[in-house]
Amino acid sequence: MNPYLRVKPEVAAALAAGIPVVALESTIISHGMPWPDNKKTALACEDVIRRKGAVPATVAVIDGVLCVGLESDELDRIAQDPHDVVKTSRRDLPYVLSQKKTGALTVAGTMVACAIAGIRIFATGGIGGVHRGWEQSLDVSADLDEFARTSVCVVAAGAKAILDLPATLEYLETKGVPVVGYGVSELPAFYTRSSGLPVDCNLPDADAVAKFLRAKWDLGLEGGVLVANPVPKAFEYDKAAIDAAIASALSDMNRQNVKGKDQTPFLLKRIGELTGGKSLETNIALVKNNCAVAADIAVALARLGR
Ligand code: PSU
Ligand code: MN
Repeated sequence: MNPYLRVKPEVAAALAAGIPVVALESTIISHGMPWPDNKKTALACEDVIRRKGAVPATVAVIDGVLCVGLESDELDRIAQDPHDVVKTSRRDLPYVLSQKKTGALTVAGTMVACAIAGIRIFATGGIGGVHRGWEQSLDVSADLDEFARTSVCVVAAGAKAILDLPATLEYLETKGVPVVGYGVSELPAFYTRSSGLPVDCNLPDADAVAKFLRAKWDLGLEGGVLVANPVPKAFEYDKAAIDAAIASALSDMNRQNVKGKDQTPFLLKRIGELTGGKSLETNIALVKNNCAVAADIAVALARLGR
């Protein structure tokens, strides 16, 4: 038994019985969206996954315990008071656990938790990546190196458009991380469906992705896979409008000297303000859509006997 880990009984039972499980991260709840939309979205995501026949497991650290699957009051703690919640990536875990803090897990942190708990599929909004201006700052999200080492499939609407997307793809290629388009040949850019950048391959459905994962992991090729799933057409943001909001949010960030792990939360919040909340609608729609696809993949993988 791992003393730092608590798997919710429903999730533990599913894992033991080979019932598909989909993990959900919690930084998107605490630092990615405002209250109360964040809680509503978190619950809606769990619901989407259940309706597809899989069991959701939202992952966070509560008072120093890595919790795989949250109770409703625990979700409230993450959603309601982000100031008391540490944005927790791989490097932050020892601090948060040993000091009995409450932490929301990033993509990297959630992948670590998935590996410990035995979960293969995880849904989020967009992954972290190489930040614009990386030539000076060396700011590369720890999410990317986590993909290089941890065998989890992450369904996301690409990487956030606030990043340097070509550099992010180059980095993933160097690390041997496959980027699979879910029915698309271009990397989605989070708020919009395309970026002009090709993905490594285009797979048509969950079944094909499940077979892809099985081939990778059966071969002993450790590491993650990014399944890039574009926002549904009806919710896609106008490209010129979102680019303008991103440019203005980035210049605010630089003027206010926001650095390191605070950058992504700052940018998402600022873009939300600049678009009068419309970017949040897009964000919510793409996350739910990723949950549906992740659940389909988890079901297909379970059918393959894995
Ligand atoms: N996707 C969203 N909203 C978010 C994130 C992803 O729709 O807030 C979070 C994820 O937790 C991701 C993190 O790991 O942003 C990236 O942060 P950084 O760039 O500091 O590594
Ligand atoms: Mn960073």
